[in-house]
Amino acid sequence: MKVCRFKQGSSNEVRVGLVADDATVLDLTPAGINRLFPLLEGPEPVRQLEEAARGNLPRLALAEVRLCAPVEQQEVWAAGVTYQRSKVARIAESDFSATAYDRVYAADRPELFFKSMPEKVVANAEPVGIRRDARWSVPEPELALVLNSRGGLVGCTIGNDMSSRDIEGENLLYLPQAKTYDRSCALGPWITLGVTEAAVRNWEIRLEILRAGQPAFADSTSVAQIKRGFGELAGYLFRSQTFARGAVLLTGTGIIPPESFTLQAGDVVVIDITGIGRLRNTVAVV
Ligand code: DO4
Ligand code: MG
Repeated sequence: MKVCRFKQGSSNEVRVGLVADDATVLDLTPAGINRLFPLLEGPEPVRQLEEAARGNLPRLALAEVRLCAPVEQQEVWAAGVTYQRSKVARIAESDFSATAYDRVYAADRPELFFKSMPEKVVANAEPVGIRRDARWSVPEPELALVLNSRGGLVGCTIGNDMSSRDIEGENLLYLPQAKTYDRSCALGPWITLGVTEAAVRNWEIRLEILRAGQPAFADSTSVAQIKRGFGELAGYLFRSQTFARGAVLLTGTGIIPPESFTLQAGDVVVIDITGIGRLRNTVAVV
């Protein structure tokens, strides 16, 4: 089941909807569902939505609503170096930081870093940013886990962990600047609820970058390639830290464009994940 946040017409009111067939949104307002939080915290979100959908809900064309990022008040965190491919790329980009990546890939404790405040997250169809002081910018297409306040997996969405690889590669201590800046995190288009890790591990992640409408880079990977379990990642995130509003956790990238590639303003980043859908954003310099 896919649940989204959206705005309609010229209204600024954010509503919650059920994405019926990737073309229709059922407005959940008449069923009393106007925030994601109580739904995600509840014991059976899928059952609650199934019951709501049996009512007579207003049907809207997906093409006619404006999707908002599927995050309300949750902090967004990210895991790093969870794929072999990511480890190899980071070692290649850095000089004295190289062994850190090797070690964290093998260590019990994963790399986890703060990525974004919820209000700074970019939605589908909104611009993602590349820093004006970076020379080497890439998207990182990642499965994002939607976790409730108990650290339980409620659903999944698509994440883009936009990154400045030259800044990160220069010195590991610059990681927060390489990772967190205006428009550096996109989430969407919605959340797929009621998933199990076993099923999600069969999903494919696909990235395509378009430049002037033409394919400039494309690659894919599988969620199965993530080295760590979802419970392991969530468990470390929730160790000695409370997330009363839940959290979103990006699970790392397994797709790395070649070293010669850097994003430019106007490029379009298209990320597809099986079982969720497509997140599409144009690149802007920030
Ligand atoms: O340590 C650098 C960042 C790693 C990352 O974001 C990833 O592997 O996805
Ligand atoms: Mg990443």
